[in-house]
Amino acid sequence: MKTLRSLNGAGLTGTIRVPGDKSISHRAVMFGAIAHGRTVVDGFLPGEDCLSTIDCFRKLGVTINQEKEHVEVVGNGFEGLHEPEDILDVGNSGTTCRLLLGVLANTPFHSCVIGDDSIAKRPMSRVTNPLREMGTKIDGRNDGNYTPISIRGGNLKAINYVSPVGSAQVKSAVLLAGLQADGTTTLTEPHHSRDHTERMLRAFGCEVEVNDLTVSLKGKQPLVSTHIEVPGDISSAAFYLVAGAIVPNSEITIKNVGINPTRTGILDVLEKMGADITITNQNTQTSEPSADIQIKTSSLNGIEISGELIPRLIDEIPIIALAATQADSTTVIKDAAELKVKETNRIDTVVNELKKLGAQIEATDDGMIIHGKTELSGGTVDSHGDHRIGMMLAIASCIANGETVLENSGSVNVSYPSFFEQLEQLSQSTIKKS
Ligand code: SPQ
Repeated sequence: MKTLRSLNGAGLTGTIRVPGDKSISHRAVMFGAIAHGRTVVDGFLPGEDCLSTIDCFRKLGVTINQEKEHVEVVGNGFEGLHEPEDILDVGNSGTTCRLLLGVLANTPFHSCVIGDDSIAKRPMSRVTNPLREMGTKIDGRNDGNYTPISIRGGNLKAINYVSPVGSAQVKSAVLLAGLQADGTTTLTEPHHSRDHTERMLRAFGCEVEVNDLTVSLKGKQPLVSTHIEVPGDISSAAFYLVAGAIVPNSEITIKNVGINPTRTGILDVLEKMGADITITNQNTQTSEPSADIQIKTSSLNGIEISGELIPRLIDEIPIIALAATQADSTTVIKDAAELKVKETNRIDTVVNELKKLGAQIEATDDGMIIHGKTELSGGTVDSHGDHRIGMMLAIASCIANGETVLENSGSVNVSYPSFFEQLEQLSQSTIKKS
């Protein structure tokens, strides 16, 4: 629990670097583990989710040395993975769980995958169904939809899979399985999801073909170890981008943020809402582009957020909802039903927790409607163990009158262990540990 105080107009100012991108950090370790040779990762996110990935691959027999943001992975291909003596625990991480199942789809041994209470409620049949179709023996509660999941790989055949959900985790799991199958595996998604897997497969020397919404890859291609530089996570930067826009007298610069176009919906939304945002030092030479982003206090207007934009900002919707409470008109978020199957049901948690601070916000079937501009007042709120809800509420406390008590504040460690330190650095506010 943390007690957070209103900044009372003092502002957030300064320059920060946010931790490495979570999606890229997971993949760098996993791909390093199934490649041949020593992969070096710099800028790795040492958050709980990515540490769960390291832990699972160590249990599968891979040597991984991690020193803060520097990681070295010694891979021996898929053949280098061994039957784990223990259960593989993915903690709170959906990415670890779903991508790991893809890796294990052809391994000729038994593994059991579990996670925390939140993982136990998140749907896994979106991955177990295509893996079964490819030939993997896989089961779990509710016919393979929920953890614990038991998997024995083998005899994979390539498939042409049309995914009912646009999900980078489904796409990545099928591609990781496809890498181990004879023939060409193709996956078509209903809309573009983040493409870190495709980019990283190429960085590891694989050929991947992308044709609009269809990705295909030939099986049995070897991965060659490489050096991965992980840029800052735009999903973490989003908290300080919105804070910079809504906290009076603020000016924040965030260095080296990943600006992969499949992730930059937050920048489009902030611009459309009227935020004073500047992007400089763009580096597009690497497989994952990055830039510095500066934001200043701005007057925001409400907008509609829907359709193709949603997958490009799905994880940023909690903090966008907070921004919308400070906009001059109504914001409508639609087509975002996927929020219901994240670490929490993020439609309900965002709406219920922001209401406690006085926001005028209502849940809909596939999103929310937020009426601005509302003055927020401190109160007792709860992250419900969801890192993105915890950080959104901490930013809300900066503008809410009085004191805000945040229950389960430790959830931020999942993706942003230095979050409260950086908040303190940018503010002169006192954050009392209780
Ligand atoms: O890993 P996890 O728990 O699923 O994390 C979240 C998050 O908010 O950090 C989602 F709850 O991010 C997902 C994201 O929503 C990470 C991810 C990835 O790295 O591939 C893809 C997205 O999920 P999906 O289901 O659309 O593929």
